[in-house]
Amino acid sequence: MAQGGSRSIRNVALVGQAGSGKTLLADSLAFLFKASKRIGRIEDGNTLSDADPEEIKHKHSIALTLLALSRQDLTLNVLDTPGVADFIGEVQSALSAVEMCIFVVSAAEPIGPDADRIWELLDQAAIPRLIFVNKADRERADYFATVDTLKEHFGAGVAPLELPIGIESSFRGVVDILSDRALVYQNAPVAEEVPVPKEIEDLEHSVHEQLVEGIVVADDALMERYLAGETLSFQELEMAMARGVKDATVFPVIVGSAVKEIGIDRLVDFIAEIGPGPEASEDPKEDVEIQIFKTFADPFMGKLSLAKVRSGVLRPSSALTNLRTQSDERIGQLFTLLGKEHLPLEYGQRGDIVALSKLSGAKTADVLSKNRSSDAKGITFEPSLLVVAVTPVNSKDDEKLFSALLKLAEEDPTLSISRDPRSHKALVAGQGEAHISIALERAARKFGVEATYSEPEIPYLESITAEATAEGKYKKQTGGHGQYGVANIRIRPLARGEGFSFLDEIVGGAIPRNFIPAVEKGIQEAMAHGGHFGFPVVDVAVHLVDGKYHPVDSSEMSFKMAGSLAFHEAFAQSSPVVLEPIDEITVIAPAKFQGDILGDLNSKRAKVSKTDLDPETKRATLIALVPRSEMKRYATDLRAITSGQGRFTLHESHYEIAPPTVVSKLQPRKDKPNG
Ligand SMILES: Nc1nc2c(ncn2[C@@H]2O[C@H](COP(=O)(O)OP(=O)(O)OP(=O)(O)O)[C@@H](O)[C@H]2O)c(=O)[nH]1
Ligand SMILES: [Mg+2]
Repeated sequence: MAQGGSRSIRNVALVGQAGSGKTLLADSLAFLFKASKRIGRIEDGNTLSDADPEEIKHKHSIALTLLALSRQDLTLNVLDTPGVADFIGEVQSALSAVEMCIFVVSAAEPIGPDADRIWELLDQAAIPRLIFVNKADRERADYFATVDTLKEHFGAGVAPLELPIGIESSFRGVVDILSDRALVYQNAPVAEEVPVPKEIEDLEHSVHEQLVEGIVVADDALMERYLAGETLSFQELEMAMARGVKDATVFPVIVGSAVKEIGIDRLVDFIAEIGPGPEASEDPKEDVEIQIFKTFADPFMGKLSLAKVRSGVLRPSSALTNLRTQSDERIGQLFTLLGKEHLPLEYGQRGDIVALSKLSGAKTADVLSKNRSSDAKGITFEPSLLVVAVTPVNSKDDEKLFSALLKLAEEDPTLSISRDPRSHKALVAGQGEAHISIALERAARKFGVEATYSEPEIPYLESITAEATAEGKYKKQTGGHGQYGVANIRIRPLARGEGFSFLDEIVGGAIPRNFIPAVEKGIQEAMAHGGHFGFPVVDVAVHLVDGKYHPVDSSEMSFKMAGSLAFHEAFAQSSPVVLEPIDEITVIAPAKFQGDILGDLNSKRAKVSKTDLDPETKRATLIALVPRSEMKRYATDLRAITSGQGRFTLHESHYEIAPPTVVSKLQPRKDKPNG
C-alpha cells in the first residue's frame, strides 16, 4: 500500500447484532474505496470479510477481519466483527484497537438483546460511536420506528442526523437535517444533490427537534439556551455534536443501504470529519510500542498477528521486547490486510493497524515495546463458562485433538483447553454451544481430527460415615517363594477436607517396621483407585492396629496387597457415601429477571445466601451455593432466562454428601476393587 503524505488514520469497528449487515457494509466500503470490483453476497459466500469455510457455511462472521482501505487523504482500517453472542471475544479484541465504532442496526428487524449486550461493552469502554441504520431498502424497513427503538434502548444521546428519501424498494437517498441538503444516489455510490422533496420538509422539522435534543444532552450551556427557546446555529450544533461523539455521550444516527451502496460515502465523510482518530504524538522520536489484538493461522504466511501501533514508528527489523515474557522479538515484514489479501507496508505509524508474520512467542493482548517498563493495558475478555468434554471420533487421535484444540485457543482467547484430571479427556470452555461446535468444525478442517462433545464429568468423591475394622490377608503359595502379609485396620471418618491420615499403632513387631510404609501405600492406592462408584475416597483416618508376617514369604508387595484388601473390606462396612462438589455462584442480571433466576436456581437445589439490588444500575446480584452437577448447562440456561443479559461467575466451594437422587443415577464401578 502506498504510504506517506499527510494522510489521516481512522480505525473503526463495525459492531452490532447478527444479521444487521456489518459484513456487507464492510464490502460496500471496500467497493467505495475501489479496493474491490463488486459488493459480494452472503448467500454466494464471496464477501471479503467472511472468507473462512465456517463463515461461508453458517452465513455469519466468526472472527474479526481487517479491511485496510485507503485513498489520498485517509487510511480507513475497518474491523468487521461477528454479531453472534458466542463470538463476543472478537468484539472485545477489536475494541482495543479502534477509536470509534459503527453500530449497525437493521431498519427492518427488531433490536434484540445481543445488540444491548454489545452496546453495554461500548459503554464500558466509553468508546465513541455512530449508529448506521442499514437495510432501508428492505421490505418493511421503518426508519422512524427504528430511531424510536434506538432511543428506548440507548437513551437521549441518540441523535438522528438524516431522513431517508423513499423507503423499501424506493429508498434512493437521504436528507441531511443539520445542513438541510438532499442527496440521491441514482448512480450509487455517487450522490447527487437535489432540492429537499416537499413531503420531507414537514417531517424534517420534527426530526430536527429530535436531533437538537440529542445533541444538547452533552452540553449544559447549550441545553439551557435550547430550553429557553433560543435557536442554535448550525456551527454550534456541529461543534457540540463533535464533542459529544468524542465523549461518547452523543450517538448520531445515519441511514443507508449496504447492498444498494446508499449513504456509504456519507458514512466515510462522517468518520473522517467528526470521528476521532488516534492521538497524535508530541514527540517525533518516541519509543515504538505495539499491542497485539488478534492472532491467527494464515494458510500462506503461518502465524499472523494483528497489532495496533500505540506509539512510535514500527519498521521491519525493529527489535522489541515482549513485556509478558521479557523476551526479544524481531519484527519481520510488515503488512496490512484486505480480508485474506496481504498488502505490504513500508512502516506502521503511530495509531495504525499492522499485520506481522512469525512473531512466534507473542499472544493476543501482548505488548511489544522498546521500553521495557511500559504500562500499557491488557484486553478484557468475557469469561468462558460453558465447559464440555471433547472426545475424538477415532480414539487414536487423542493427542492430535488436544494439540489442535490448543492451536485454536491460541487464535481465540475465549476458548480455553485443559484435561480432566480424572478421565484425562480434553475439556473445552467456551462462550456457548455455537462457539464450541464451530471450534470442533475448525479442528476437523484445519487439523483433520473429528471430535464430538458432551457434558463434562463431575468430579465426585467418596467417603465414609462410620467406623469399621477389617483384616486384609494376602497369601499366595505358588511353589518356591510365597507371598504372605496380614494387616488389621480400623478406619474412621475425618472432617470434610482433611483428606487422609495414617496412624501406626503396631506394637510388639506384629508387622516389621520396614513393611509398614507398604501397608500405607496399598491403602492410599486403593483409596485413589476409588470406592463403590470408582471415585477417589477421601476424609478417612486409618489406624493400623495389628498384623502378621512370615520371615521368608513376606515382602513389600504382600503388605501393599494386605493394606489394599483391608481397606476395601473396611470401606464396605463403613456406611460409605458419595460427595458432590458444591460451587458458589454469583449471578448479576437486570433486576426484572431476579424472580426467574431465583426460581431456576431453586429447581437446581441451590441455597441462595444473598440477593442484592443496585438501585442505580437496576441490577440484581444473587449469591448461592449450588451443586456443580446442576450447573453443567447454566451458561445456556442463564442466557435463555435473561435474553443474554445475565452474567455469572462460579468458584469451587466445598464437597457435601450427595442425596440419593444423585447417587441413584451413578454407575457402580465394573472392575474389581483390587484389579
Ligand atoms: N436488503 C438489504 N439486505 C442487506 C443489507 N445489508 C445486509 N443485508 C443482508 O442481511 C443479511 C446479513 O448480512 P451480513 O452482512 O452477513 O450481516 P452481519 O451483521 O455481518 O451478520 P453477522 O456476521 O452474523 O454478525 C444478508 O443476507 C445480507 O444480504 C442491505 O443494506 N439491504
Ligand atoms: Mg458479519
